[in-house]
Amino acid sequence: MQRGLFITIEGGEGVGKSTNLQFIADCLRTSGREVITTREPGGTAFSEEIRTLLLAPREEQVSEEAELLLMFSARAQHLSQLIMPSLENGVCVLSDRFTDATYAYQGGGRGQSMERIAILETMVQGGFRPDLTLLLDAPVEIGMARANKRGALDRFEQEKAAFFERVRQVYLARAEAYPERVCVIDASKSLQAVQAEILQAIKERI
Ligand code: Z5A
Repeated sequence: MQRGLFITIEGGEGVGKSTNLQFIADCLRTSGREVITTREPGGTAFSEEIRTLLLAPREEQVSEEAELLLMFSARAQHLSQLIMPSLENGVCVLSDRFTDATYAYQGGGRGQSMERIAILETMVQGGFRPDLTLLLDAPVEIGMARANKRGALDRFEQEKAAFFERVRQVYLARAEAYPERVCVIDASKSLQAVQAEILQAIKERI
């Protein structure tokens, strides 16, 4: 049986990842593929519990190292229980965020060492990487304005614009470093224009 494709959707907050997830899944299904959608941190019951721990605003300062390790704990579980078995069954997995988010948020946003992130990536994933990553990119103020309309902010959403600017720059640097895998979509446009660009990218790359 042919292994399924692993496709990730990435970008800063409010760029439209959740909004476009089902659209992308439907594009893939149109080409006759079986597709499941998932997210990080999360994707399994255990990993969703880690997500709740990670996102909840709290009095206690969460150490940057604890945050980084929890991201990879959730990922290890997600990989072994959902992503790998699905791919092996020929199912395409579409994930709202994956390890590029760790480089962008823990590396860029928090300033954790990229080398240490790379060591954890190898430990948890070996050489496994997404087949395609759609990076939705928009100026930070546009994403923040969209996200802020939703009300209560989680622990990450409470960060300042400078944090999200660093996140954005790391995402763009990774797109430049891995052009064969990462496709940048201009997410500042109207939803209709963004989806036209996504459809084009999927047709070209898959
Ligand atoms: N995180 C991390 O630090 N390290 C890691 O390794 C991983 C994650 C995996 C949870 O992620 C947090 O975990 C995340 C990074 C961290 N925190 N942050 N920030 P998440 O993906 O669940 O949370 P999020 O990035 O905050 O998602 P989001 O804010 O929901 O963003 P989104 O999914 O990209 O946006 P959306 O909900 O689809 O759209 C936002 C609004 O904009 C909504 O009202 C839409 O209707 C509207 N929208 C969308 N597209 C358009 C266009 N084109 N025009 C106009 N309006 C639009």
